[in-house]
Amino acid sequence: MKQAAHAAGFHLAGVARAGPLDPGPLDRVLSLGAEADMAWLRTQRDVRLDPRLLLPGCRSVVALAVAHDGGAQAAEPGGAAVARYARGRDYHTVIKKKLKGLVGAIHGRDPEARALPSVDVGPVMEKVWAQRAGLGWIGKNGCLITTGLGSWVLLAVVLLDRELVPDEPHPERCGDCEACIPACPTGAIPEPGLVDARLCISFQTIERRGAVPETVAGRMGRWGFGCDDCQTACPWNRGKGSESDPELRPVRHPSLDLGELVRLTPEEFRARFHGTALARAGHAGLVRNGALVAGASGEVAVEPELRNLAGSELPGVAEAARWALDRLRGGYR
Ligand code: B12
Ligand code: SF4
Ligand code: SF4
Repeated sequence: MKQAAHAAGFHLAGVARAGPLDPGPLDRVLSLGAEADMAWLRTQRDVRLDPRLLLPGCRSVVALAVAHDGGAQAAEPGGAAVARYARGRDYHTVIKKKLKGLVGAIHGRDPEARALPSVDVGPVMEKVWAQRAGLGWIGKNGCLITTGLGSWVLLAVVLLDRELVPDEPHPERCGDCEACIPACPTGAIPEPGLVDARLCISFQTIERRGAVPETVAGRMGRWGFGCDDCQTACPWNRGKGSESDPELRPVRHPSLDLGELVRLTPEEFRARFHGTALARAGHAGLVRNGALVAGASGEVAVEPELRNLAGSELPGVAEAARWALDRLRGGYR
């Protein structure tokens, strides 16, 4: 299985025995409301906690990881920073292709096997399975960290109705370190390992539809799509990030031009961002994020565009533009 996974293009692969997961940590997140608008985390609770509800007869979970580029910090004057994982082609497309190769190899060997591949959007706790299958551990920053590639990895799984020899779960290696917790600009890590999405810049700039709360907007600095601050602070990421999958290497400058963002039309959005992870934020989301970064980082050059956007009907954009003008001019008029 591991040879087949490497041949399909995965950097890391491991096996865990399928079974129910401890509901405690997920229920803690839900009891705090820390899932924010991601209602699916609540509605899919039961299936997320037991892969046998997703694939009846599931006996093994093959956990997989692909390294992505851990390149340079993207914050630049006049720009909006993009998280490292999103600078190349859309990883969902890239990883689905690899999963297809792996499932093909499984069926080549065992045509009757039932194998269910999943990446990101499926109701599977990918980090937990990766930890159980020995790939790495869930750090205090909430990310899956590997000793060889740091946390600059993206995850996927194949659920299988066959019993494979399981790997040992990976031990926790954060130790006494807590560097990621104060590194978070919005205080979104209230407890080790627990990320409160309501405060997380990554959630607000990618998943959130509509207005972004001022508490986050005022602290997002130059992040225009995602955020890497709690990973950049992690000592396990020092010197890591050069072993990217070729298709996940940056296809654009890591920083988006703010002037272009606040003027972005739906047609330009489709032409520039289709096929990239940035499409997830939608046209309105990217324009909104551009306005927020302008306000958060004092970009007076785009003030005329912000004045236009203050009357926009795109969800969350007028609020963002007014907030930004407020910040730039000490009061919106
Ligand atoms: C919802 C989601 C988010 C949400 C919530 C973040 C979160 N921490 O879960 C938001 C939008 C904020 C988000 C942000 C990001 N995400 Co995201 N996200 C997901 C998604 C779709 C589901 C994760 C989930 O179920 N979260 C809900 C909570 C309850 O689950 P959990 O954190 O997994 O909690 C379990 C464990 O962490 C464990 N646990 C909880 N606390 C503790 C504490 C200890 C000590 C231990 C041992 C265990 C433990 O128990 C919990 C329940 O069993 C997964 C894909 C997937 N299907 O798994 C990607 C995923 C986790 N995201 C990913 C990425 C890349 C990111 C970002 C780095 C993107 C970016 N640069 O902006 C940030 C990182 C933010 C952060 N610090 O975690 C990658 C993670 C890669 C990695 N190396 O870890 C994933 C796996 C996608 C993928 N297929 O590669 N994400
Ligand atoms: S992704 Fe950014 S905002 Fe979210 S927890 Fe990490 S540092 Fe905080
Ligand atoms: S910064 Fe330290 S505490 Fe945070 S995830 Fe990395 S090793 Fe763990």
